[in-house]
Amino acid sequence: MQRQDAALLARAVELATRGPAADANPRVGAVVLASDGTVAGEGWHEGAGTPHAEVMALRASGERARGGTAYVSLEPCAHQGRTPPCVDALRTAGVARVVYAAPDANPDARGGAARLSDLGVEVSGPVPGTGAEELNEHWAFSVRHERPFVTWKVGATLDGRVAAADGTSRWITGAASRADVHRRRASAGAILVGTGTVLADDPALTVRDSADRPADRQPVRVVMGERDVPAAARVRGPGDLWHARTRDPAVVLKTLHDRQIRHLWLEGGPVVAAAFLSAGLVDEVLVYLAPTLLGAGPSLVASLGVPTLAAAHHLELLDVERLDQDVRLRLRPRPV
Ligand code: AOF
Ligand code: ZN
Repeated sequence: MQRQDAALLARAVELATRGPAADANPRVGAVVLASDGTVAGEGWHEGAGTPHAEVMALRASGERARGGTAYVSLEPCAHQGRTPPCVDALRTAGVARVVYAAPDANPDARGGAARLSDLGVEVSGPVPGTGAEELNEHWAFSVRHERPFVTWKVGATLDGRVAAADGTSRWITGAASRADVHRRRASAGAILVGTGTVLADDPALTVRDSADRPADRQPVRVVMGERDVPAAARVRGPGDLWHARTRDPAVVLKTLHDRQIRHLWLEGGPVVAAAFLSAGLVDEVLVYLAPTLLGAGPSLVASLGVPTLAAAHHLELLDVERLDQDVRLRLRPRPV
């Protein structure tokens, strides 16, 4: 690594965040430094089907890329996908050196670093600790595991209930928790609830406009279960709705993977949560606990078929955060 490499890689990572969070492709940024040591051009990937970050930065650089250095947040691709290989674009532009942060998890695309070396380009990377990998965690997970990363989110009372005995369940958690949920779910490619939740709560499952997620890019809404979705349900509003008439989470995840959904946000209710947990198909749990007691009403998860303490599902606590009067626990199921 040379003196200014870290700063320019950091800039590439910053540019990457301008890309869409819930896309089929990873978020990638690139900076081209001309041979005179000034920045020739910058670019980032705007989503599947559009040019890669390197190509955008090279376009912005023109002839000034010749003899220069390209800083990329991901290993440049070596494959023909929806767009041509970046290694060819870098070579044609006459780039002399490439520094990249994260390795490419995609077996079809990776190998760009070795290929560039073969072509006589000096290559440095991967460079850990830049934040580039964290940016595409869910994408990389789904490429490796061939299914979306699954976050199960639940808001409950202190005694773990998600509704009162009469079924009322709106606003158990406070405004700060709800804002946190909205911000986090904006980066998911799909949101799933069971038919029970549609019938009980009638959620719209839309995400608000945010920096990560313009209003015209709504997640795919998935309703899982065999019961009908009423014609007047809010979930039938404008946008993509898929009613998965099955109880099998693996089948649902397979279809979502085929649709290139990288992150599934599971919102409930207890029956759907139990189905995913029992199948070992939850990767992260977010529990928002409100300082409220009900003493009756459904628990946050339905039966997991656990007859005795020794058979309990164990989770690992990753972090705890206070949100006004609520507490958010982030956990990860432990493999059994
Ligand atoms: C890069 N630069 O900016 C991105 C890369 O179908 P395509 O052509 O868009 O290729 C998608 C794959 O390319 C994707 O799965 C990932 O491996 C890589 N993404 N590579 O060199 C970029 N977005
Ligand atoms: Zn590429």
